[in-house]
Amino acid sequence: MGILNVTPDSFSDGGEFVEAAAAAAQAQRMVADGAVLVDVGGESTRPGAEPVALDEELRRVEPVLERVAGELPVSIDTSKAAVARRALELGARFVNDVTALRGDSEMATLVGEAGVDVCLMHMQGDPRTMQDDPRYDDVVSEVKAFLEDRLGFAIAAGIAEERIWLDPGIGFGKTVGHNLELIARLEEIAALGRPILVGVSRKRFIGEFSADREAGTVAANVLAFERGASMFRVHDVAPNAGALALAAATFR
Ligand code: HH2
Repeated sequence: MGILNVTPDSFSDGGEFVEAAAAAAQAQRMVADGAVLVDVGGESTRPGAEPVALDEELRRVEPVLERVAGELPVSIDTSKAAVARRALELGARFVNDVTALRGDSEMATLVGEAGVDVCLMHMQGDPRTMQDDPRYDDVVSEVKAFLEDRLGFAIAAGIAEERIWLDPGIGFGKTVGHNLELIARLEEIAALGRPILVGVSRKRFIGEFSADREAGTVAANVLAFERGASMFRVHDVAPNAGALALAAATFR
């Protein structure tokens, strides 16, 4: 999954793809490099980020979706049902909701009726304050219990189980140690029986080990693959696609 942030303030690529033509070119490049989805987002969820109003989020993503969603496989990274609805009208086929359907009471019905895939992600708190002092007794079992609960909610709301992806939410209300523990024990979350998406790309915990965050991203994705992840949300598609193809070819 290639990341396309149409925001002025995303932590890594903020401001780079605000112009619709540049964003569309980047989407084309990511698909050519091996992305199976281009994840378009108009609201940064980096630590400390303030929420974005509906009008502003639509203003950011619509011109890009108009150019790419009919032609390329697109997911919409939003927690607002109105943004997701517009994206689906324009051809998006996947809803990436970092609130796991808790942010907007209309989201679950929309996704169920549209019959598209959805990713449910774990987050402790909200982006504004989530990194202030995240705490868990056992991060893996708490994230797993949350995802199991949200999976049940989604199915009860009418979303087909086979449409649902789960994501431990790396960096969302988690210390470096929590992120490492989640990657180390990802099999426990994969045991829920749904495919796992991970988003480690260039995140701060990678910088603790590798000044080159791209190299660390590739390593973390390969480790997550070995422990059961099957979708990898990344800024730089080519190195990750290559490393994961090699990892898959040696997987026993
Ligand atoms: N991480 C970010 C945004 N959306 N979605 C899923 N499913 N999983 C993630 O880990 C995830 C996500 C944050 O990264 P990014 O989009 O690069 O930055 P920002 O939120 O600042 O736009």
